[in-house]
Amino acid sequence: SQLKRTLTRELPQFEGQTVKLQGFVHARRDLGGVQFLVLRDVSGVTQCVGSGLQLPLAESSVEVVGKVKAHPKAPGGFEVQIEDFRVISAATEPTPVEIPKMEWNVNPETMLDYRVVTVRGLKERAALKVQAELVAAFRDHLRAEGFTEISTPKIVSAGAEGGANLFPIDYFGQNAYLAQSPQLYKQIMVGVFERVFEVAAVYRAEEHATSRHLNEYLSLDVEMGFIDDEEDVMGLENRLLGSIMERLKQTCAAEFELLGATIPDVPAHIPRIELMEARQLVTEKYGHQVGGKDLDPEAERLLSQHYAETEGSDFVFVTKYPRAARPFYAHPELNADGSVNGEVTRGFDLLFRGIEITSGGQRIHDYAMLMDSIASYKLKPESLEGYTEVFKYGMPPHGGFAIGAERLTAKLLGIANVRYARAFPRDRHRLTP
Ligand code: AMO
Repeated sequence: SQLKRTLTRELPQFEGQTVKLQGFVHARRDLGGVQFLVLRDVSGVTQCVGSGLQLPLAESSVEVVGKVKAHPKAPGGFEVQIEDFRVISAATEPTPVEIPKMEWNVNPETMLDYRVVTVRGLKERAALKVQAELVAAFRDHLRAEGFTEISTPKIVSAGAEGGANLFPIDYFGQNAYLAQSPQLYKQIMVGVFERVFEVAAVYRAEEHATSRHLNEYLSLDVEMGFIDDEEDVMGLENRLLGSIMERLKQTCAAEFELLGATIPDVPAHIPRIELMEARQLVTEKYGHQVGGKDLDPEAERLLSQHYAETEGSDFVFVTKYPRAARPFYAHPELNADGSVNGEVTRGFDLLFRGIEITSGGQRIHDYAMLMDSIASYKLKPESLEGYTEVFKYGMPPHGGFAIGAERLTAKLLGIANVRYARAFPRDRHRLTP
């Protein structure tokens, strides 16, 4: 037909007129001569009604030409009365699960096994849409503050974050790894653009299966030069999150409603607490003994609960991380006389609704201090030469952070496992689809 394609969300403008829709057969029903077809396109779903039609299998792509009629009981409030119907590409098999009847997060393995088609579900799609919008907002905000987007290698010769979670690969006979983070390269690029960001997948060979760990995740990385200290970096992240949530309110209200989730208000000044105080607080207020040098997941949950209750904030920065819980590049805290404090760094984490979504901080920019740090972490300086070299050439004080996109998406939407905040998650046992 000569008609231009109309999207289902545009139907209210076309009441009484004939439109052409294209999309997928989301659901179908045949009531003896009368056929109901729920057509799904990128913008939503709409009910189409016709008679004498041979409906194809669910998920076939189809074209409907028909008249738009107000219908309060139909999804979206409008219905299309089919005048002409065409199958564009017929499904050749029934779907392994009924897409409209899928229960969110129920039977997760089956859902992931058939992810190529289950990902078409409205809630699945909503989660990915929200993530796409928050990534777009991340880029837009940073560009407006003078940041330049960079792209750094994902095949690297050394780890940046410490720990044993590197994926080794064979690089034409040389030992190489998949990048755990763009950390070292984003710092180097501060010497070029002063303010940089990157949106890219990174790789962590986490052996354990948890609801917060993926083996491949989307890291939203930021690094800025000429800072005074880590306060500048937290201030930037505070403004950035404010912009992201504003953007989601404008573009993703329907997705949040579908998932029964609310967009948080970002306080003008997100509360901050030093790590040692935070550990004390959860012990004294909630009787939770915190293991390790950091916060454990239960402590993160309790600390978030405390700030939600006392300050109405879904966010809290935990500052002044101990050196033992940070990688070699973390800038140490300085004592009043300017000497290095060997115990505490200028590193911080950001907790959101009970879980860490960001690590960040000021980095070492002084060459001698960096070499001392590498030695005290018992790392091989040769393995880091490609990085340490740049600190001979006037690197300014700098710092940054990284947001785990899936963790932020999952917590925003009340999704229990980060795997559902990724189209094709990689976990301990899953390499396909
Ligand atoms: P870190 O290792 O803490 O810091 O990672 C930063 C953020 O990335 C997310 N994240 C993960 N998400 C899913 N699966 C994982 N396995 C996983 N591991 C981490 C979390 C975390 O807060 N270079 C530093 C950042 C910086 O200082 O700029 C870094 O990578 O949300």
